[in-house]
Amino acid sequence: MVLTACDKTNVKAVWTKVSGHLEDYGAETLERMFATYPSTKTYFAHFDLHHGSSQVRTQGKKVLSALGDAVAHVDDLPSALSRLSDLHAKNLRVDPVNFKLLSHCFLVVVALHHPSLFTPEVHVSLDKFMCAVSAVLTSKYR
Ligand code: HNI
Repeated sequence: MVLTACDKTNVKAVWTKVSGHLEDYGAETLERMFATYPSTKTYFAHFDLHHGSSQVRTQGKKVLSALGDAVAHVDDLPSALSRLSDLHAKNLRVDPVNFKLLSHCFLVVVALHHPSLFTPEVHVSLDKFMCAVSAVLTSKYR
């Protein structure tokens, strides 16, 4: 997935809006994923998944912080995400289809909170970015 210079500019613009809300947006992303795609809950059987759960809020913040790191290192995602790539492939063994589900829910959250920012062009750029991140996080499965 090749991001153009324009895609990178768009993703960085999104991040200036998202970075102040990592925990809220992260938790909302996860909550929507669990509600819409209940099979994703199997990976979090050890979590309290109720609305407002502090575990979900903490996890949401971790996920969005990692995405923020990826935005900052968008030209070298494999090394920026190397540790997380090992973790998801070797320890957590999250089926790759789930990355599409989480990515979709994150796009929904951005669109809802920042409707005027979410032009079709920004939508495409953010989708490409999430595909690029997901590709790296699922690259070590074999
Ligand atoms: Ni994911 C842990 C980032 C997708 C299931 N995940 C993390 C951590 C980060 C993270 C950061 C914390 C690591 C640590 O403790 O050092 N995850 C990301 C990112 C994406 C992603 C950036 C996609 C863009 N993870 C997914 C998906 C699932 C998933 C799609 C399953 C549906 N992740 C997990 C689980 C953990 C996890 C499970 C461990 C949680 C715990 O604390 O037990």
